[in-house]
Amino acid sequence: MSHKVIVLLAGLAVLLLACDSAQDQPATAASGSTSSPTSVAPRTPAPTNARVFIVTPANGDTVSSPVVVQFGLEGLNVAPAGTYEPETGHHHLLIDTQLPAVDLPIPADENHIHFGKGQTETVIELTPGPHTLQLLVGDGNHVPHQQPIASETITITVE
Ligand SMILES: [Cu+2]
Repeated sequence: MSHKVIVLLAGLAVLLLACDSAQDQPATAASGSTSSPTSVAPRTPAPTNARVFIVTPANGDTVSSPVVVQFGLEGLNVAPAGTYEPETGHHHLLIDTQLPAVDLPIPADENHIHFGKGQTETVIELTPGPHTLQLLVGDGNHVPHQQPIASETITITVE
């Protein structure tokens, strides 16, 4: 058998297989999918009047470490992580970092502290020098609401 014949037969087999599998496909599969990418987490709607803020320290304060940070929240109820009631969320303290992606769960590391038990204040150790603090509320899955509820970023100096 020559190489040409083998290639032809192989091509014919592929065509036949393709026809078979095409017939097995549901009719809707050919029209294409319009679902969103799986990397984006579902978002919880935020009440329009929801507001989060750092009660203390104040922007520009000079403080000594450890630093007491108190969280303020209006228009939303604090609830532990894993709570999926509407208009609830828990605090995340962002230390020396920018807002993370708001359509994904908030990272958990030394720059992104979760308060998944529903805490409304904390005490943090900071090195001497300037530091930024910001609060970001996450839903039961640690994903920011739509729209994200984030405080202003404050800068403090640790002596
Ligand atoms: Cu969280």
